[in-house]
Amino acid sequence: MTQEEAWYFRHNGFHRVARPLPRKLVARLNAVTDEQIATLAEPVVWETGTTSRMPEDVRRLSKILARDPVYLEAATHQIVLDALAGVLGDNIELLTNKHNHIMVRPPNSAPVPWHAGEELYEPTLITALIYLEESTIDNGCVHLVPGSHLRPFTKPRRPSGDFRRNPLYRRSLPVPMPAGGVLLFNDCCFHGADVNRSNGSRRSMTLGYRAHDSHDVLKDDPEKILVRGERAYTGHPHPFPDPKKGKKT
Ligand SMILES: O=C(O)CCC(=O)C(=O)O
Repeated sequence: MTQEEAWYFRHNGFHRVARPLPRKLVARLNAVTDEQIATLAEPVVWETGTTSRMPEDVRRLSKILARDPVYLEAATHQIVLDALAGVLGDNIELLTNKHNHIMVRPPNSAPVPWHAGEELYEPTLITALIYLEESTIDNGCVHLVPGSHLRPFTKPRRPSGDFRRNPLYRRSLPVPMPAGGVLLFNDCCFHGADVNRSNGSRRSMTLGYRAHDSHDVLKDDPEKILVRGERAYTGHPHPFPDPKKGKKT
Protein backbone atom coordinates (compact mmCIF):
# COMPACT_ATOMS: atom_id res chain seq x y z
CA MET A 1 0.00 0.00 0.00
CA THR A 2 1.43 3.39 -0.95
CA GLN A 3 1.38 6.34 1.47
CA GLU A 4 -1.40 7.86 -0.60
CA GLU A 5 -3.44 4.67 -0.38
CA ALA A 6 -2.85 4.52 3.37
CA TRP A 7 -4.07 8.11 3.72
CA TYR A 8 -7.28 7.30 1.82
CA PHE A 9 -7.71 4.19 3.93
CA ARG A 10 -7.47 6.24 7.14
CA HIS A 11 -10.08 8.72 5.84
CA ASN A 12 -12.48 6.47 3.97
CA GLY A 13 -11.97 3.32 5.98
CA PHE A 14 -11.55 0.92 3.08
CA HIS A 15 -9.09 -0.11 0.40
CA ARG A 16 -9.45 -2.28 -2.69
CA VAL A 17 -6.12 -3.98 -3.23
CA ALA A 18 -4.94 -3.45 -6.81
CA ARG A 19 -3.68 -7.00 -7.49
CA PRO A 20 -5.94 -10.03 -7.16
CA LEU A 21 -4.65 -13.30 -5.71
CA PRO A 22 -3.31 -15.78 -8.32
CA ARG A 23 -6.00 -17.66 -10.23
CA LYS A 24 -4.54 -21.07 -9.32
CA LEU A 25 -4.78 -20.26 -5.62
CA VAL A 26 -8.39 -19.12 -6.05
CA ALA A 27 -9.18 -22.36 -7.89
CA ARG A 28 -7.68 -24.38 -4.99
CA LEU A 29 -9.67 -22.34 -2.48
CA ASN A 30 -12.85 -23.08 -4.42
CA ALA A 31 -12.07 -26.80 -4.75
CA VAL A 32 -11.58 -27.15 -0.98
CA THR A 33 -14.68 -25.05 -0.32
CA ASP A 34 -16.76 -27.21 -2.71
CA GLU A 35 -15.74 -30.23 -0.64
CA GLN A 36 -16.49 -28.51 2.68
CA ILE A 37 -19.96 -27.54 1.48
CA ALA A 38 -20.73 -30.92 -0.13
CA THR A 39 -19.86 -32.76 3.09
CA LEU A 40 -21.62 -30.17 5.29
CA ALA A 41 -18.45 -29.93 7.36
CA GLU A 42 -19.25 -28.21 10.66
CA PRO A 43 -19.21 -25.57 12.04
CA VAL A 44 -21.82 -24.20 9.63
CA VAL A 45 -24.24 -21.26 9.81
CA TRP A 46 -27.40 -22.07 7.86
CA GLU A 47 -29.55 -19.71 5.82
CA THR A 48 -32.42 -18.40 7.93
CA GLY A 49 -35.68 -20.22 7.41
CA THR A 50 -34.07 -23.37 5.96
CA THR A 51 -34.52 -26.70 7.66
CA SER A 52 -33.48 -29.29 5.07
CA ARG A 53 -29.74 -29.00 5.89
CA MET A 54 -28.65 -29.41 2.29
CA PRO A 55 -25.48 -27.94 0.69
CA GLU A 56 -27.59 -25.16 -0.86
CA ASP A 57 -28.63 -24.03 2.65
CA VAL A 58 -25.06 -23.31 3.79
CA ARG A 59 -24.74 -19.58 4.44
CA ARG A 60 -21.38 -19.58 6.19
CA LEU A 61 -18.53 -21.99 6.94
CA SER A 62 -16.94 -21.05 10.26
CA LYS A 63 -13.41 -21.68 11.60
CA ILE A 64 -11.88 -22.07 8.15
CA LEU A 65 -8.26 -21.73 9.27
CA ALA A 66 -8.53 -25.10 11.02
CA ARG A 67 -10.13 -26.79 8.00
CA ASP A 68 -7.41 -26.79 5.35
CA PRO A 69 -3.96 -25.14 4.98
CA VAL A 70 -5.02 -23.44 1.74
CA TYR A 71 -7.05 -20.91 3.74
CA LEU A 72 -4.00 -19.85 5.78
CA GLU A 73 -1.99 -19.70 2.55
CA ALA A 74 -4.45 -17.15 1.16
CA ALA A 75 -4.70 -15.26 4.48
CA THR A 76 -0.92 -14.86 4.60
CA HIS A 77 -0.32 -14.21 0.91
CA GLN A 78 2.17 -11.43 0.28
CA ILE A 79 -0.44 -9.39 -1.64
CA VAL A 80 -2.65 -9.37 1.48
CA LEU A 81 0.10 -8.73 4.04
CA ASP A 82 1.85 -6.00 2.03
CA ALA A 83 -1.44 -4.12 1.81
CA LEU A 84 -2.17 -4.60 5.52
CA ALA A 85 1.32 -3.41 6.49
CA GLY A 86 0.48 0.04 5.08
CA VAL A 87 -1.94 0.50 7.97
CA LEU A 88 -0.92 -2.01 10.63
CA GLY A 89 2.86 -1.72 10.38
CA ASP A 90 5.36 -4.56 10.40
CA ASN A 91 4.02 -6.79 13.20
CA ILE A 92 0.72 -8.31 12.15
CA GLU A 93 -1.51 -10.89 13.81
CA LEU A 94 -4.38 -12.86 12.30
CA LEU A 95 -7.22 -13.55 14.73
CA THR A 96 -8.75 -17.00 14.90
CA ASN A 97 -11.60 -16.00 17.24
CA LYS A 98 -12.98 -13.17 15.09
CA HIS A 99 -14.35 -13.71 11.57
CA ASN A 100 -12.30 -16.70 10.34
CA HIS A 101 -15.16 -17.77 8.05
CA ILE A 102 -16.37 -18.03 4.47
CA MET A 103 -19.58 -16.35 3.46
CA VAL A 104 -21.06 -18.80 0.94
CA ARG A 105 -24.15 -16.70 0.19
CA PRO A 106 -26.15 -19.18 -1.95
CA PRO A 107 -28.87 -17.95 -4.35
CA ASN A 108 -31.56 -15.98 -2.43
CA SER A 109 -29.23 -15.69 0.56
CA ALA A 110 -30.70 -13.21 3.04
CA PRO A 111 -29.05 -9.80 3.55
CA VAL A 112 -26.14 -9.37 5.94
CA PRO A 113 -27.66 -6.79 8.33
CA TRP A 114 -25.94 -3.45 8.87
CA HIS A 115 -23.26 -3.63 11.51
CA ALA A 116 -19.94 -2.24 12.66
CA GLY A 117 -17.73 -5.01 13.94
CA GLU A 118 -15.86 -3.15 16.68
CA GLU A 119 -16.35 -0.23 19.06
CA LEU A 120 -14.57 3.01 18.14
CA TYR A 121 -12.35 2.91 21.23
CA GLU A 122 -10.95 -0.53 20.42
CA PRO A 123 -7.57 -1.07 18.72
CA THR A 124 -7.87 -0.97 14.94
CA LEU A 125 -9.08 -4.25 13.53
CA ILE A 126 -8.92 -4.62 9.78
CA THR A 127 -11.28 -6.97 8.05
CA ALA A 128 -10.04 -8.55 4.83
CA LEU A 129 -12.56 -10.00 2.40
CA ILE A 130 -10.89 -12.35 -0.07
CA TYR A 131 -13.19 -13.17 -2.95
CA LEU A 132 -13.43 -16.74 -4.24
CA GLU A 133 -16.05 -15.64 -6.76
CA GLU A 134 -16.95 -12.37 -8.40
CA SER A 135 -19.16 -10.19 -6.23
CA THR A 136 -21.68 -7.92 -7.96
CA ILE A 137 -24.64 -5.75 -7.05
CA ASP A 138 -26.87 -8.54 -8.35
CA ASN A 139 -25.38 -11.25 -6.13
CA GLY A 140 -25.33 -9.16 -2.96
CA CYS A 141 -21.94 -7.46 -2.78
CA VAL A 142 -20.90 -5.78 0.43
CA HIS A 143 -21.96 -2.14 1.00
CA LEU A 144 -19.72 0.10 3.09
CA VAL A 145 -20.41 3.49 4.66
CA PRO A 146 -17.18 5.39 3.88
CA GLY A 147 -15.80 7.37 6.80
CA SER A 148 -18.19 5.85 9.34
CA HIS A 149 -15.21 4.59 11.40
CA LEU A 150 -14.50 8.29 12.21
CA ARG A 151 -18.01 9.10 13.50
CA PRO A 152 -17.89 11.42 16.51
CA PHE A 153 -21.22 10.18 17.92
CA THR A 154 -22.29 6.91 19.46
CA LYS A 155 -24.57 4.64 17.54
CA PRO A 156 -25.60 1.05 18.16
CA ARG A 157 -23.21 -1.26 16.35
CA ARG A 158 -26.10 -3.39 15.10
CA PRO A 159 -29.01 -1.15 14.06
CA SER A 160 -32.05 -3.29 13.28
CA GLY A 161 -34.46 -3.00 10.37
CA ASP A 162 -34.78 -3.57 6.68
CA PHE A 163 -31.50 -3.42 4.74
CA ARG A 164 -32.64 -0.88 2.12
CA ARG A 165 -34.82 1.24 4.43
CA ASN A 166 -32.03 1.89 6.91
CA PRO A 167 -30.51 5.42 6.52
CA LEU A 168 -27.12 3.71 6.33
CA TYR A 169 -28.15 2.33 2.93
CA ARG A 170 -28.36 5.86 1.46
CA ARG A 171 -24.93 6.69 2.87
CA SER A 172 -23.29 3.52 1.64
CA LEU A 173 -21.47 2.50 -1.50
CA PRO A 174 -21.74 -0.97 -3.03
CA VAL A 175 -18.29 -2.49 -3.48
CA PRO A 176 -18.29 -5.04 -6.33
CA MET A 177 -15.13 -7.16 -6.42
CA PRO A 178 -13.55 -9.60 -8.90
CA ALA A 179 -12.75 -13.22 -8.09
CA GLY A 180 -9.40 -13.19 -6.29
CA GLY A 181 -9.91 -9.57 -5.24
CA VAL A 182 -8.99 -8.41 -1.75
CA LEU A 183 -11.00 -5.73 0.06
CA LEU A 184 -9.71 -4.28 3.33
CA PHE A 185 -11.79 -2.15 5.67
CA ASN A 186 -11.65 -0.78 9.17
CA ASP A 187 -14.06 -3.01 11.08
CA CYS A 188 -15.60 0.06 12.80
CA CYS A 189 -17.08 1.03 9.39
CA PHE A 190 -20.75 0.23 9.02
CA HIS A 191 -21.27 -2.46 6.42
CA GLY A 192 -23.80 -4.99 5.24
CA ALA A 193 -24.91 -6.80 2.09
CA ASP A 194 -28.16 -7.18 0.19
CA VAL A 195 -29.98 -10.35 -0.92
CA ASN A 196 -28.21 -12.56 -3.44
CA ARG A 197 -30.55 -12.20 -6.42
CA SER A 198 -28.42 -14.29 -8.81
CA ASN A 199 -28.48 -18.01 -9.59
CA GLY A 200 -25.04 -18.67 -8.13
CA SER A 201 -23.24 -18.39 -4.81
CA ARG A 202 -21.11 -15.42 -3.77
CA ARG A 203 -18.19 -16.79 -1.79
CA SER A 204 -15.70 -14.69 0.15
CA MET A 205 -13.36 -15.34 3.06
CA THR A 206 -13.70 -12.95 6.02
CA LEU A 207 -10.56 -12.50 8.13
CA GLY A 208 -9.56 -10.17 10.96
CA TYR A 209 -6.07 -8.68 11.48
CA ARG A 210 -4.56 -6.42 14.11
CA ALA A 211 -1.17 -4.88 14.77
CA HIS A 212 0.53 -6.91 17.49
CA ASP A 213 -0.03 -5.15 20.81
CA SER A 214 3.58 -4.35 21.70
CA HIS A 215 2.54 -3.63 25.31
CA ASP A 216 1.33 -7.17 25.84
CA VAL A 217 3.67 -8.94 28.23
CA LEU A 218 2.21 -12.36 27.51
CA LYS A 219 2.98 -13.00 23.88
CA ASP A 220 1.61 -16.43 23.15
CA ASP A 221 -2.13 -15.79 22.81
CA PRO A 222 -3.38 -19.05 21.23
CA GLU A 223 -6.14 -17.21 19.33
CA LYS A 224 -3.68 -15.05 17.38
CA ILE A 225 -1.34 -16.17 14.61
CA LEU A 226 1.71 -13.97 14.04
CA VAL A 227 1.71 -13.66 10.25
CA ARG A 228 4.41 -11.02 9.83
CA GLY A 229 7.14 -9.47 11.96
CA GLU A 230 7.69 -10.16 15.64
CA ARG A 231 6.06 -9.93 19.04
CA ALA A 232 8.29 -7.24 20.46
CA TYR A 233 7.65 -5.66 23.89
CA THR A 234 7.93 -1.86 24.03
CA GLY A 235 6.51 -1.05 27.48
CA HIS A 236 8.53 -0.20 30.57
CA PRO A 237 10.26 -3.36 31.65
CA HIS A 238 11.02 -3.84 35.31
CA PRO A 239 13.76 -4.07 36.36
CA PHE A 240 14.75 -1.34 33.89
CA PRO A 241 18.06 -1.87 32.03
CA ASP A 242 20.75 0.53 33.35
CA PRO A 243 21.82 2.49 30.23
CA LYS A 244 25.34 3.04 31.67
CA LYS A 245 26.11 -0.49 32.67
CA GLY A 246 23.87 -2.26 30.23
CA LYS A 247 22.76 -4.28 33.26
CA LYS A 248 19.38 -4.60 34.89
CA THR A 249 18.93 -2.53 38.10
O1 LIG B 1 -19.27 -10.50 2.81
C1 LIG B 1 -20.28 -9.96 3.22
O2 LIG B 1 -21.27 -9.86 2.53
C2 LIG B 1 -20.35 -9.43 4.61
C3 LIG B 1 -19.09 -9.64 5.33
C4 LIG B 1 -19.29 -9.57 6.80
O3 LIG B 1 -19.77 -8.60 7.32
C5 LIG B 1 -18.90 -10.73 7.59
O4 LIG B 1 -18.51 -11.74 7.04
O5 LIG B 1 -18.96 -10.61 8.84
